[in-house]
Amino acid sequence: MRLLSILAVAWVAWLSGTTNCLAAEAGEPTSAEKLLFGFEPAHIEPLADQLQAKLNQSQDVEGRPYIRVDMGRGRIARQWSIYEGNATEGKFAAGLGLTRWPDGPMPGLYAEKKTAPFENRDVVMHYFGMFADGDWQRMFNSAGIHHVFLPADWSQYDLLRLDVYCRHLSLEYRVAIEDEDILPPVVRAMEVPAGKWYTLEVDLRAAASARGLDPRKIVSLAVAVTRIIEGELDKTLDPRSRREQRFALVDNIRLCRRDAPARFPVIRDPSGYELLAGYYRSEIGRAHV
Ligand SMILES: [Ca+2]
Repeated sequence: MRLLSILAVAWVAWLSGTTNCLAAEAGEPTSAEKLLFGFEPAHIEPLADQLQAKLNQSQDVEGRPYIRVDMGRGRIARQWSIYEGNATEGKFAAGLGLTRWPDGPMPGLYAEKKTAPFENRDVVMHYFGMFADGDWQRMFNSAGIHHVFLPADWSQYDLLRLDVYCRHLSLEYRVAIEDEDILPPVVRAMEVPAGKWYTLEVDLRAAASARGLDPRKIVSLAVAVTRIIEGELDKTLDPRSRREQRFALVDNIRLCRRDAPARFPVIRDPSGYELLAGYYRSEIGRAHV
């Protein structure tokens, strides 16, 4: 079933590429930075109809007020949790929960049920583990609606940056990017200490060179918390409520030129952008690289 879930997500991601019709025009002059998305309600509200979204005032399991942006339809219930007060752009940042990792340690959350082993499993999970649970509520994932609120053409910039924060837990985050036909997605895994804002960075030029990512045709961006490195979730909450916790924040998703200054410490995945063993790069349709 896990493999089926992965295939289903890959299928949805492919479908998202076929509907991309509102791409920003290429050739725009480049400032040092260009904001992609900052989770401000004032920016989301005008898009609510296109996103088929409803903005609701709510309270989370820890009693904190937040705005819940519900995009539940079909089999994918997408949800953004927008918190006011601790942000690096505007006034709001989005809360992230823990994305369930197949077979991974989830302290206090679930009994571990092993899925069937298969060849090259760890490499497959590097690229698809964050999607395997089919959970689009605890992560941020633009697949399928990317064209509504994000540009497709990122080619004028060198870097993708976004800011993340978690007060008590040191966390692993994964950032995944797809163009209209790349597979597996470009995935970077980054370990972030607790207690202050950090900036995650993805090198779009390196991804283009090593993977053939076409930065003119980006169709999805996903950001997920994929592991707790240090610290524990609040065990006074029942397991279901722990699952609902939004303990990390993400804000100020932006494109940058390489010389753009960074306000917070920058964290990168130190590994290369080349495909991991077991995958090979298709040259079909990538003559431009
Ligand atoms: Ca913001």
